[in-house]
Amino acid sequence: MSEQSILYDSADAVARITLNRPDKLNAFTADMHGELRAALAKVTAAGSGIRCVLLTGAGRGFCAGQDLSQRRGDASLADLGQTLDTLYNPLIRALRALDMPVICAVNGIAAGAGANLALAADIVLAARSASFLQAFAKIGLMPDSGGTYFLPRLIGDARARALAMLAERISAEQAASWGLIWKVVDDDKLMDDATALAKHLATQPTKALAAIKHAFNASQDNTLDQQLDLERDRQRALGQSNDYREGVAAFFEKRPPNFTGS
Ligand code: T3D
Repeated sequence: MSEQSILYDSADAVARITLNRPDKLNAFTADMHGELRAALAKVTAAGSGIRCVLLTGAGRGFCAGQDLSQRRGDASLADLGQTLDTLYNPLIRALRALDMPVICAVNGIAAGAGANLALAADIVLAARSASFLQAFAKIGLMPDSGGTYFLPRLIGDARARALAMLAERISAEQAASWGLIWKVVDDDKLMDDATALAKHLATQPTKALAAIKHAFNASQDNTLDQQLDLERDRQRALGQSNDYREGVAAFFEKRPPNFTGS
């Protein structure tokens, strides 16, 4: 492999993962999926010490989805169901299952599976110049990588259907005002703000943040009764954590807590 299509670096318990095919707006190839899987394996490796993931893209785009140059010619030769089964679906599942927050810093256009990859994160910040595009219908496909799950839950059925059917690009500002993402920041502040946020989260009670993440993931489908039971079970486990003991001690000692993620 000539150049790495995924960059990985870590500091202060934050793993930064950068999609790195800037000339192609970081469109996904099969190799790139493999490198991203390897990066996520580093995050979860025993003793990695990582407590937050920051996902972003190199260059002027975040991610343009599947690399279509790998789909030219006789389209019937490619089994897209298999690609989803083996590459995109495991990626979305892995991000949602990580026991720590995933921050996505959308630095430019997020299109196709690239848009839905961003939506799989826990907190999405976007540069003011960034945009989101459910590009699929333009090439005769439907949203995948969780798009039909995330979109209606985040912005409602009416907007979700229109975005998917019209394949209209929306600005970061529009995405934030609809509740598709958390917030928009000035382009030159994106990485500083996203890094500061990730570093902050990496100092917080990681087990509690993981419980929050998984509870919100589950609440998309659960009844209130199921959610109350889940909260009971998760809270019971958190009550045994060092960070809970530390949080209560710090409260009474009137000092900032020193959470270790244990
Ligand atoms: O296939 C399966 O396995 C099923 C899974 C599917 C998942 C999917 O994601 S399907 C959707 C695939 N993505 C798209 O349809 C988006 C295609 N790209 C675009 O529509 C536009 O590029 C953008 C709206 C994203 C950005 O437009 P613009 O004008 O800012 O940039 P550009 O000039 O179109 O692109 C810059 C370069 O990136 C250009 O290369 P070149 O001509 O300079 O050599 C362009 O071809 C390349 N590029 C952009 N997107 C892709 C791509 N190359 C390959 N695949 C892409 N998806």
